[in-house]
Amino acid sequence: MDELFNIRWNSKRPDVPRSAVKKPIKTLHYLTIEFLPGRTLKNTLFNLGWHDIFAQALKQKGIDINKIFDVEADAGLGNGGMGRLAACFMDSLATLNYPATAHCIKYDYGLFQQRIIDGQQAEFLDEWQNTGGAWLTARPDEAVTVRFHGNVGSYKGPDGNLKFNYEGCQEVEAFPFDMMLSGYDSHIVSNLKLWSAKSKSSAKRVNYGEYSNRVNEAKEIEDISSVLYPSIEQASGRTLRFKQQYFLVSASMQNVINVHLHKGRDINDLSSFVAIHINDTHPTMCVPELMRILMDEHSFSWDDAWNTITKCVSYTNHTVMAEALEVWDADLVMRVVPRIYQIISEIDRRFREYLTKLKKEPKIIEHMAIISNNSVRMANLAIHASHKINGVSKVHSQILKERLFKHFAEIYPDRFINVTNGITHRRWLAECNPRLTEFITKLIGGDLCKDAQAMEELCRFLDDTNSIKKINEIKLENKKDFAEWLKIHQGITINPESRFDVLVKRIHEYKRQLLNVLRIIYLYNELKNNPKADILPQTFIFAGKAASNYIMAKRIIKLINQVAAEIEKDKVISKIIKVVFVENYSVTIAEKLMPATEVSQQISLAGQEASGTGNMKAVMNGALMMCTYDGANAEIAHLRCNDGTFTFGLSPFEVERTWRDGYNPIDIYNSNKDIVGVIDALNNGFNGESFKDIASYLLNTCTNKDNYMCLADFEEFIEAHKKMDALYRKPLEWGKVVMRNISKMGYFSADRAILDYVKNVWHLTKLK
Ligand code: 26Y
Repeated sequence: MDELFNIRWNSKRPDVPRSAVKKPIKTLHYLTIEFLPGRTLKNTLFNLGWHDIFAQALKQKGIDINKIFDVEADAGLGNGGMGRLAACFMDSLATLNYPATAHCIKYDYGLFQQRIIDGQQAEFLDEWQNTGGAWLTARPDEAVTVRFHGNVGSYKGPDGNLKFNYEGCQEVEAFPFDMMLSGYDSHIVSNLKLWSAKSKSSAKRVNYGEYSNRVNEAKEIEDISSVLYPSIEQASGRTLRFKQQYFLVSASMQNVINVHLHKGRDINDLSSFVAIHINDTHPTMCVPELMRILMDEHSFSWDDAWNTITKCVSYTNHTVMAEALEVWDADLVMRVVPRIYQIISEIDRRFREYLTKLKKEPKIIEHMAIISNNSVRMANLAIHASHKINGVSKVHSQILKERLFKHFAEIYPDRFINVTNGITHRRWLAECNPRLTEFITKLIGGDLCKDAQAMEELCRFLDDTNSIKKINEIKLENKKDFAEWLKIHQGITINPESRFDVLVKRIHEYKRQLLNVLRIIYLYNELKNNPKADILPQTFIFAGKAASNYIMAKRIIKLINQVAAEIEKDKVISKIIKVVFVENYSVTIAEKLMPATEVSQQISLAGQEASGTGNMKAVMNGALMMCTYDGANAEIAHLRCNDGTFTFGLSPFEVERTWRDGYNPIDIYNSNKDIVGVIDALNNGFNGESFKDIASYLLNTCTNKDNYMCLADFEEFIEAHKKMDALYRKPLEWGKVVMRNISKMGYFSADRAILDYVKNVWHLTKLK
């Protein structure tokens, strides 16, 4: 049955007798707590080559196909980059004919729907399944039981070895739904297996009092797959989030083993057939869970189980933020999954023994240990168990190897590699920007969807003025489309003739939306002082969600909206600059915005953004980037020979040195009158609201002053913009740089990233 999902549904299944298959078919299982596929209908029609035929047929009936697409809700099963990357990877895997299943959770509610009310973010329930659920196929045949709590007992088995049994557990049914993810003109589809938690129905008769207890218990169980990242502020939330993670890995690992055995394969050959990928630390417990299954259910010895697992498992780190390196209270782990805790303790014991043999200092051993100080460290466990560990851009991978996981890289030097992220250029160029795609295809021929590197051919047209003019015309048309969409959806009018300057991503201090607002305030001050100041007409577009409990991020949203309102009040200035906050940023909105972006702000504090993928989407769609030396920005800049790149600010190394030397934003404030003007404006407020809190966040001599060094990079940011503006004033030169950048973007296709993973990490079998 499972094989069905790796065979394209409209192709004839090759009837190959099992005995004739010589090499094991190695399949990927990608474990991820987030998955952001966006909409599916358009993508599937596109991949089948049916989009235009359907559009035409509907048009004849007077129906706009886009109206039909608009009915479908995005499956918002993720926060941002990491979840979207997983979806891009599944697309490329299917396209390149590599068998893969992604395992995630079928959250009842997606990440909240965001509305802006009185300038503030408000969160609403995202009932994505109402329409987005149409693609789900229930798989009752694959349901498994996940056990929590209870006691672990041990006894001597018939073979004389110690066996374990679990008693008094809470039993949860893990019920999977499959969603097929098509590839472009390929023989197979990827499968997304979404697990939902159900209470196991019991036929036992209960009296009334017991019945309501049962209902409460059932609700508690179903909560496991209710929302993404349940709040961990309270102990009950921490238990829930932890249970969710174990639920995902236990269900998926049981599934992997069941499918393997069902196909008549030998359990000892698991690592020849299965690659298991840990997408960030959240699914790390797949390691002890697989140990449990192999030892307790298949009588593996410890060493055999460990050797098998370490051949299967690999891990990608997606963030260096301290709060994202997950650590769980040992007591919690012990209470919720007692057998798993025993196994983690034994992994830790053996690892400490190994480190002692290597003569590591006790301090270093403690630092690398998996359990220390009554906490279980998921990243340490993932690294110790994985045969490959990667960062998602060169800078990030270097930071992992040389800083964050330095001690691990010393003992496991061959395990640490880099795989720079990529995006599926089919969704992010061909589908979302048909004008540009048609133009490129006309120039270079061939099928861009199959071969992103072919974009390089565009270089041949860099001196062709007509082509460059066309590139600029296409951008204007796309801007008009976006302006029209924004008018319809948010009632906001923007001028397509102004430059679209875009910062769209999760709202987070490290991504420095605040720095961008400071620049806008600076421009506003300049125009207040001199309404005739030579400032380019610009529309500053922001979009992104703030975590609902992230106070500073929500303040930044408020600031953006109040600055927008203040500017609107000024009849003269509002003709030159305008700020808009697009509500409810999602994959679908990104598809509308990327083709219209001219300036893409990628301005994280260097060393903080692991890669970024919005940078790739924007440049591929003909934007120029204003960026710091961070994540994949550095590689995008490098590929286009640093020409036409607007890089500014401290490097990751300089950021570290500045912290070490003692960073004092007040010195910067005292030496820069533009910053004084901006801080004064924050104190005076916008649209009747003071932002003294943000002013003092930037300047206060308390420990949290300007944590992400907005002031340190402010001056260079302004200067870099002046250079960028000068280029923009020469449309043909701007267009030429845009075109050259696009020509270099083939490298950032997810197809290339997947080929890197296949070659260096997963070693999957290409299906014919
Ligand atoms: C706090 C913890 C539960 C947690 C929650 C979410 C930890 C991490 C995450 C998500 C991280 C994430 O999305 N990282 C992004 O991954 C992208 C794909 O690799 C990168 O491009 C991007 O720079 C990075 O921020």
